[in-house]
Amino acid sequence: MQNGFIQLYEKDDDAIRAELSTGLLAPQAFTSPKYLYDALGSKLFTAICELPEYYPTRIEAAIIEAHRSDIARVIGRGVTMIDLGAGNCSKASRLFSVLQPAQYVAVDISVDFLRDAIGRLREQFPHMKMTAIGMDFSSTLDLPDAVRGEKRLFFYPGSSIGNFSPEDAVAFLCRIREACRPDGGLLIGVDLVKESHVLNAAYDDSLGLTAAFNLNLLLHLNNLLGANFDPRDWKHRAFFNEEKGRIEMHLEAGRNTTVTWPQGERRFWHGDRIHTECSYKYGQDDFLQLLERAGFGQFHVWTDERNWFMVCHAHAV
Ligand code: AVI
Repeated sequence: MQNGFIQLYEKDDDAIRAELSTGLLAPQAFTSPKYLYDALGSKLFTAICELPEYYPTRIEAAIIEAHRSDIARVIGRGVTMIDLGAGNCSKASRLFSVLQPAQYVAVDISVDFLRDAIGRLREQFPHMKMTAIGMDFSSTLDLPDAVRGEKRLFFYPGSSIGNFSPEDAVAFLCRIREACRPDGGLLIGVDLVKESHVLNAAYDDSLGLTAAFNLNLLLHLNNLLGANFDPRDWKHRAFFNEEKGRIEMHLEAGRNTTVTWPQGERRFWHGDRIHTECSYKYGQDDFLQLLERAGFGQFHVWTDERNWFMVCHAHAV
């Protein structure tokens, strides 16, 4: 540990290549959505959040802004605020003045992403104890001793929970519940089911930023795997699958093409797809049931007037 920066995650290139190869060679080819976020992919995602069609970021911020005092009343002051996927820490820092956390813990896959943000926050909030942890929190939530055990508030905004399948979401929420202890809780943002045309536009925008975000995955795969994908051979496909309650993102081959990499080779026929992301959309009660299954209760829910998005606080019970 150096100045409150703790790196617990070490990249295992062989494991990454094996995982990607398995997915690309599966009968229905797939990749994990985490591979959408190389340096360019992360910048494209930041730009997506500014798009008129991509409503979740804007609506979540408006809900939190409108209900800050009530959220603070429910949560209380002096929590240990653990920000999962903290990024530039901006969402959490908007709550600092009302929550006055005793410690702020920013968690992301790499502490390098967090360095600048934490540096800026320390200038703004010189008396707050801050810790940055580099870990892959989707697989483990074993937090180091530097994180206070009292009144833990996990903060998981942005509806990132939607990128897990419902079963995996429950398993992840169980891990949060376990790391919470009885006096802790979770503040989470969840995107809600709505009309298909709104959802489809949010994931297939008119400027083509989401298409670029999806296609950039192929450049990332070329880097990670040494593959020879040509993004010009592929098309972005995104649509709401009503039966499964999720947006699906795919890359579809625009012509017959053979892709090779050191561990494998695959012939994709015109129209074949690689499934790159799911983004589940929940009914309010359905999501509260998932939280209940994970051991949370005493819910407080805040939404916008159209019920497009919810911010929910849940106590560990
Ligand atoms: C990060 N995650 C919550 C985004 C979502 O809406 O599922 C990722 C995204 N994919 C396409 N646009 C945004």
